Amino acid sequence: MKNELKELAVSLFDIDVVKFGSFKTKVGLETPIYIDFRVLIAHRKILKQISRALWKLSSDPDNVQQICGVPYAALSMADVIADDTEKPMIMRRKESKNHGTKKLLEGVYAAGDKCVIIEDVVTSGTSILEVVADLKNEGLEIIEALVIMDREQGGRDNLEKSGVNIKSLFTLTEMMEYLLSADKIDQSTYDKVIDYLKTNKASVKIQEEEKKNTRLTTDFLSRSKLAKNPLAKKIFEIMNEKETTLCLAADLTSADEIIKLAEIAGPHIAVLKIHVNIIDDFSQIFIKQLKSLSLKYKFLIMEDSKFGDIGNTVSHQYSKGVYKIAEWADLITVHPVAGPGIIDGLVAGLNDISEERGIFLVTEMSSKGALTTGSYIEQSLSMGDNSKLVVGHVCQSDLFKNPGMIQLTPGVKLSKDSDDLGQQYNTPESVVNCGADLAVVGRGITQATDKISAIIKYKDQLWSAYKNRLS
Ligand code: S5P
Repeated sequence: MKNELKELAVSLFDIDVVKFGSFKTKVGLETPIYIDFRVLIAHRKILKQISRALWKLSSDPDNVQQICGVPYAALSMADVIADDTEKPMIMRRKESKNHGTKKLLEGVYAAGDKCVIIEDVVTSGTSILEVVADLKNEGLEIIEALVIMDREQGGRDNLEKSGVNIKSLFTLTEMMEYLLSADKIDQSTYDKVIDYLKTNKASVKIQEEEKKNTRLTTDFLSRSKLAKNPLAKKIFEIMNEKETTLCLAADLTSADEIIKLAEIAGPHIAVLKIHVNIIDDFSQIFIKQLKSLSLKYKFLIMEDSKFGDIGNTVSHQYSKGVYKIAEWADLITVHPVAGPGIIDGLVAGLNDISEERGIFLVTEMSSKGALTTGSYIEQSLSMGDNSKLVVGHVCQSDLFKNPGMIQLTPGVKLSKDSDDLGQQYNTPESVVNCGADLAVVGRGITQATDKISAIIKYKDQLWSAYKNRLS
């Protein structure tokens, strides 16, 4: 294999797949080596040799059911392999079509199919990880990623950390050694590339450290001291003391049933969330009962109104009307869609209220096709940074780093699932790993036959995932 690889390295050099000089990378950095496997489409013999050598790395060729090529360079290699082995090929688009089926994957496949990913170069590993996520979303099982060149810039580690096995034909260093021993390059070119690799590795390490979100590895008690909003501080303290991150969504339409549920859930939850406008028999007596349970069992009450109007209107919706939400809800949810004026309106609605209050901005929704993407998310995060009333964000992933703010994540069930109306669920462990501090569970509990067991199961799974996340 070594001789074969050396010959292949020389062929790649001869057809200008590997070039030396001074080049600029996509992000404007200087690099002494440039690798472009796209030229292989013009060199059929070498394309076949490379593809076949790559396939020899497969650890379980007979059990592979799908060959997935990553556009563009690796498509032609995946094609050769699929041809040789007569296995079907799938392709993951770079962008989903914005018309028709919006499918990201092209090909014929079924959930459970075992798949191998073919890629030309791995640098940080992000593009392979994106493909892995999309394949997994469709239920495919990934055996491994076969890659021609590992640039030794963190990709292998990142993939392995995410549970993706990777095999490469060459590392950049091996390629350099083959070319040096074949006299294709001189010692100074070799040294330049090896030096470049060393400095690059160091800067990749620094970038990775900077990317780490320490919010996720800091405990609630320490974070309580960093919270700007007194209620955020209180949530951290409650979670720490009661050892629970459970926010129960008591989405029931009878006041009595909510009270009954709060009575059994009280000792195990940090927050009880309601939608006041779905309760058939709302009354101030109900609020009194709920308040007294919240004091008895030490949980906070959240009204999930998702306010979303101009400041003047929300100030009235918050403090007036039948519900007078500002008077009893410790926490509310707010769509940032109207801009910062909505927060000013809510602050105005608190004029006559002396107790502490907090709001969660709905920065990213759990439902399929939600419009909360891109710059909407960015602007919502910045609205949160600029207001003391904001205790955190409702979102699905670790979008922010501020350890004094709280991530509230809905869409939680014991198994990954969805309902018929767009709701998407993830498991307790996966939402916590995606940054959830408080996790919202509704029907997972309200529709369980044995509610107290369900409450304790969610509480325990969430808490142990939080403990694991800390370490
Ligand atoms: O993006 C969101 C935001 C919220 S607050 N997705 C959600 O599901 N919610 C709320 O969380 C929703 O209104 C409901 O009260 C709860 C989820 O309930 P479940 O029964 O689907 O667990």
